[in-house]
Amino acid sequence: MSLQLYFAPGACSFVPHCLLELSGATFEPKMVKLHKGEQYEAAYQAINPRGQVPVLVDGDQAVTQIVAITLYLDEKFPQCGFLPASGMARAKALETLAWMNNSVHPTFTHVFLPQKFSPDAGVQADIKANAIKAYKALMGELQNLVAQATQAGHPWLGGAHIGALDAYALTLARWGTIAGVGPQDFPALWDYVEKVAANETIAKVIARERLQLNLMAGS
Ligand SMILES: N[C@@H](CCC(=O)N[C@@H](CS)C(=O)NCC(=O)O)C(=O)O
Repeated sequence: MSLQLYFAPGACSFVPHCLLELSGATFEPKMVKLHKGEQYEAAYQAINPRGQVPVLVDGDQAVTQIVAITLYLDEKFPQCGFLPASGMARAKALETLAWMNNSVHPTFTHVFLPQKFSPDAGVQADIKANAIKAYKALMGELQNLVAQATQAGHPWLGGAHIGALDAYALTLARWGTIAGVGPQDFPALWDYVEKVAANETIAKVIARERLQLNLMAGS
């Protein structure tokens, strides 16, 4: 069965991109140029009518949504431990994954694309300013989660194995730097982000997507 991932560099599709690379399976990364509007073209709309990345294709079937894709890949590659296997540890990891996806991620959309929420430039400026404040608070929560994992003796957010939460945390922290929220505000979070980025498999994905980790740092 052939695996394909539709992704955009630096987007949330980084999460399944990392999981596929960590799995060691052969897969075909298929780049979607969001900045060129490829997600609105008929060819892509036929793959995902919602016009978003990521899309995971396995054989003749496709699935969207990071939470669903993560659960699918976790089941397909149980040896990788992308999420804790069972019980409260699994529930808590899913709690964090859902929070990243349904709270942190949409808050950033208000920073990055305020025009989605109002046609009025003044209102957009307010939306953006408020969302940056909210995002900063959310990065504080993320830093606390990292501290809790460390206190519990876990090397990674989900426990013993690097996985979905680590790739998502890196993505969300990286996005923060677009809004000026970065290592100067959350040094412990950024020490952990650097640790995730230094993982040799994650580093391979960062290189494929040509990502700069801290977008405030200049190139
Ligand atoms: N809830 C969705 C969010 C997907 C999403 O927001 N994708 C963004 C990139 S991070 C996207 O494709 N945006 C393109 C657009 O909205 O035009 C998921 O979990 O996959």
